[in-house]
Amino acid sequence: MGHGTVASIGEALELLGASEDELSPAEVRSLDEQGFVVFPSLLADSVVEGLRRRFEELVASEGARAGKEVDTKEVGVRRLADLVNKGEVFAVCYSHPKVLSAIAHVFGRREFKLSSLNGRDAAPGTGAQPLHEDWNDYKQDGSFREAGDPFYVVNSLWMLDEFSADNGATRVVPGTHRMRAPRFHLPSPLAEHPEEVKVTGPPGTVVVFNSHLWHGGTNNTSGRVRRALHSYFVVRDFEQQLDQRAYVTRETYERLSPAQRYLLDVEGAYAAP
Ligand SMILES: O=C(O)CCC(=O)C(=O)O
Repeated sequence: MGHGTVASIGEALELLGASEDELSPAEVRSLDEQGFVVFPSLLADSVVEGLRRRFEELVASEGARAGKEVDTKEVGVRRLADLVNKGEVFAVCYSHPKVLSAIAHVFGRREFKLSSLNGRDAAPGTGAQPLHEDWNDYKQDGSFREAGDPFYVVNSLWMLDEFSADNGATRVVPGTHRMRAPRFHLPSPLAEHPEEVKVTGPPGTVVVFNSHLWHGGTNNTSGRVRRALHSYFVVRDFEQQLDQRAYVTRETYERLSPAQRYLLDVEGAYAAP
């Protein structure tokens, strides 16, 4: 793989089959009005099984280093990071046509790229997070993002286990993607919000959410694991959470298609052999 180059996100999306027709009118409405859309059981069981297997292999082989490339601040939560370089099995998270189509819709089909691809397991007894948006509140010029500004970030959450009311399912406050960050509105973002809903679904379900939507992990009070992958995207002229060009290995680079390289913003990271 890997001949030719791609010059725009439109071209990359077309090559990956992510046309606007991938989404139903109800799915578009959900993204626009609620700030998220749920695709139940999008992945085949065999794909979910492969993702789980690799997740556990990495947790075991990386030990205390797991997740360090990005974030290991949450005590007890199992984190993984830089998954682009840790298995072809994860390519679905930056190549799935329907998911990319939903992401592109939130960006208004403006230029964007992958920001990071991470794993998170709210292990039993852990997982509660304050309501937040996946954004540091500042634009690159140092000013705050205001309500009504364009959207800069979109996330997709890939459920490797069932998300249920008691095992740390992600909570969201529908419609808040148009507002400023929770900390400007809420005295205690960790508290339950009267309008929050928990997003539940069977394994293989994918949630695409506008990352300005107020959301957060919840406490896993069950005895079960709750593994998820986060494939996170940002407008193209902003920094990535993980600098994909700095991290991409030659082995990964060589298996990526031109469209995937464009999406990761790693084109030209290695000279042609
Ligand atoms: O895994 C989840 O439920 C959400 C995690 C999240 O929002 C975060 O880590 O920023």
